[in-house]
Amino acid sequence: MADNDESRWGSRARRTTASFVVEHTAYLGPEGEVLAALPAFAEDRDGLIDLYRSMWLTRIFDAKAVSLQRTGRLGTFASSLGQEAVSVGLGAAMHADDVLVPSFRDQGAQLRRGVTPCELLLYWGGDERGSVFSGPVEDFPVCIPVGTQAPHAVGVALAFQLRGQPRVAVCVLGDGATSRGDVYEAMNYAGVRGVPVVFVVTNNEWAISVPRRRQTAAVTLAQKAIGAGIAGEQVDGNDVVAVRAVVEAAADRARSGGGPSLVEALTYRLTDHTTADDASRYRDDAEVTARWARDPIARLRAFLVAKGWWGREQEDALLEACRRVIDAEADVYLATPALPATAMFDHLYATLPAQLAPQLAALERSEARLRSEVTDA
Ligand SMILES: Cc1ncc(C[n+]2csc(CCOP(=O)(O)OP(=O)(O)O)c2C)c(N)n1
Ligand SMILES: [Mg+2]
Repeated sequence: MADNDESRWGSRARRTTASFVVEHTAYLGPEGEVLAALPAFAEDRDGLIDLYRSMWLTRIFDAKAVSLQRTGRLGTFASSLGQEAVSVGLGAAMHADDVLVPSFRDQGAQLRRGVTPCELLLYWGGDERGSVFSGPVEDFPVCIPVGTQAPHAVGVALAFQLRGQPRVAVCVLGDGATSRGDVYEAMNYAGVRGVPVVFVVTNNEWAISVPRRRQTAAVTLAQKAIGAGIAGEQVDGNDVVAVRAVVEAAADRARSGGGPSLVEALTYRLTDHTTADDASRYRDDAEVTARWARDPIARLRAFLVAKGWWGREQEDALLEACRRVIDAEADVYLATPALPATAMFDHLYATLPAQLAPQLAALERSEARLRSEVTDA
């Protein structure tokens, strides 16, 4: 090798100054087979069924939201089909007083933490009240701009650190978001201050139509943490047991002063990017079909069935119960009278900045004009 060519280099004194590894954790294989001794929580039947229910609730919520959008009763929506184990697993790993700083495909974690399906529908329906959570009041709202929530999460974690509170900010990002400057800056500052934040990167292999391989030349996304001096590891994102265990360990570490980390969860987006997308234009159906073999719900079900903890009857009853919950919540959403468009000004600032006052006035005038046209008609 040219690198060892003595005529070029002479004899150098060389040593390795640092080396890094990226570990990957999994407990359940694609058929639900056990790959390693399970963490204590996974020996508990009811606890696992609870995770299973959360994944189904999320999937049924997603299906409902897509059908509401398709029938003109919801705005653009981002389904998490296939990614339920990441979202539910990280939600289950968090303490109630931790703060979730989500992206726009993390409804599994939000529902798990007590955001109601109705609130989520209100949000995606364009109603500001959807971000006023009745449950986890300090959790952040859905974040549409890619990666801008990462510095916010570090700010939250810094506040916990300054107040001496044993709490953790959990920031969820996509694979695409890891290419954004905001995310590097956030990770870098988190490392410098050692704040209690866990970045969970949901690597679903696509950023709209951009595949993972065109997003970065890095072998893993987890290794991006290493440049910031923080821990980075991978987890099988279709294994809810592994996601919960790994995020829980990272959060516990952060909570006890062990600093931030990044968890890259390997999964796959089984559906369109959003209801405004048609993924068949940029990826093969064969690829998607193959990835259904790693469906996180089927995986946990296979494990539960093999344990003798689950059967057809329980499955039917669970699905029926989840559908009832989601249908009832959707009914409440549909029956909620819309706010005037001017409501958007009410939810952003405690005191409206002077430069926005003319915009509010203009909107009020146009709303009044619309109302009078409707009355005249
Ligand atoms: C700053 C910014 N740029 C572009 C967009 C448009 N956009 C929405 S989602 C998305 C891709 C995000 O990919 P990824 O981070 O992998 O998350 P995923 O959608 O796969 O969950 C883009 C480019 C945006 N919302 N914000
Ligand atoms: Mg992605």
